[in-house]
Amino acid sequence: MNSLQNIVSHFQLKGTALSPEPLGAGLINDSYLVRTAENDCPDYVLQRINHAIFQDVDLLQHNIRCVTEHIRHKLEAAQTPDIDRRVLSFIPAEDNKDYWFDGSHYWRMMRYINDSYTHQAVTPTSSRNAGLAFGHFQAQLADLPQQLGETIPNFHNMEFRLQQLDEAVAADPVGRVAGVQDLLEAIETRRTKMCQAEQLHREGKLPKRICHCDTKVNNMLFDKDDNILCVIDLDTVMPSFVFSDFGDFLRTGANPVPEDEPNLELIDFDLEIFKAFTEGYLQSARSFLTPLEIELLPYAAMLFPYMQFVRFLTDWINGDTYYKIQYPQHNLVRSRAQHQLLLRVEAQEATMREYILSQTC
Ligand code: GN1
Ligand code: MG
Repeated sequence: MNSLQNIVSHFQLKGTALSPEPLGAGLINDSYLVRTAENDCPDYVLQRINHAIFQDVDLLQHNIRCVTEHIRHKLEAAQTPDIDRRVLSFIPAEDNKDYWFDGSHYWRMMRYINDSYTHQAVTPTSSRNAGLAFGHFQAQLADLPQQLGETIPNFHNMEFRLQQLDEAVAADPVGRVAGVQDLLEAIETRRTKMCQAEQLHREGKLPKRICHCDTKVNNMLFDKDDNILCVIDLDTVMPSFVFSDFGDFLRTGANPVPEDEPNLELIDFDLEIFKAFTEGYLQSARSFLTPLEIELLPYAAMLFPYMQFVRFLTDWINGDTYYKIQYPQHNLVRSRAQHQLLLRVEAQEATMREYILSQTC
C-alpha cells in the first residue's frame, strides 16, 4: 500500500478504493481523485489542506461542515433531486473527525461530483451565472444558525490591510518607500471612503454575512447541459460584508487582462460583464440584501481593486514576502495595474449606480 492509499484507509468511504490520481491544478491545496472499484459506490476526492495558509484546521472544517449540512437540509426540505451533486459532502475519518492528521499533514475527503465541469472564460453568460450562483449561495446561508469563524483572520478587513501597509511604510525594510510616493498618495486620498464598510458596521448599520470570499468563475460546477450544480472551494467561507463576493468577482472578471498586466492602457472595467454579473446577483440575493447593501455595490466594485492594490504594494515595500513573484518588479507592476483598474472602475461609478437603480425599481 503506498502512502496515499494508507491515508485513504483512514476515511469511512464506501467500496474498494483504487490508487489515488492527481486531480486539477489548485494553487493552495493538493487534490487526488480516488475511484472505487464498484459501479454502485461513489468516487472521492482526497485533499491535503494547506496548513500554512489555513492555520486553524478545526475551525476551517467546522465552517465547511456547518455550511454544507445547512445547504443539504434546505435541499432536502425542498425535495430537490440529485442532492449529492448540488452540495459538497465530506466523508468522516476513522474517529468521526472532519479530517485526518498523519503527523505532519492534514487531509480531508469528499465525494467526487461525476460529470461536472468548470468554466475558465468570463463571458456575459458565465458572469450572469456566477452572479446567480454566488448570490444564491449567500441566500442559502443567510439563516445559518451557527457562528462561523474567520479561516484567515481579517482577510477582507480594509482597515487591517491599511494598517499592514502603514507598518510596512514605517519600517521600510528594503528602502522602496521613496520610489512609490505617487501610489501611497493615491491610497491616502481614498482611505476614509474605502474604510466605510468597517465604520458602518461599528455603527450597527451594515451586517456581516456568510460569504464565499473567493468568487472566481472557476469556483462553480456545471452539469453537461451547462446548468449550475454548486459552488465549490469553500475554504474561505466566513463572515464578511457581501461586498467580498460582489467586488472580488468583478475585480478579476470585468478586467479583460490579467491582474498583473504591465501595459496600463489595456486595463479596463467591462460594463457588459458588470451588468450581467449584477443582474444575476441581484436576482438571487435581493431577498435578503438591505437597501444600504444594494446602494453600496458600486463601492464594492471599487473596494476590491483598492484592497488588492494596498496588499500588493505592502508586499512590494516589505520585500516580496507574501505573494510569489515571477520577476523582481512583479509586485510593483501588480500594484500599478490594480491602481489603474481602480481608476477605470471609479470612472464608471455613476453608470454603475444608474444600472443598479434600474434593476431594483
Ligand atoms: C491570493 O492564491 P489565490 O490566487 O487564490 C489571495 C487572494 C488575492 C489573490 C490575488 C489566501 O489568492 O486574497 O485576491 O491572491 N489569497 C490569499 O491574486 O491571500
Ligand atoms: Mg484561492
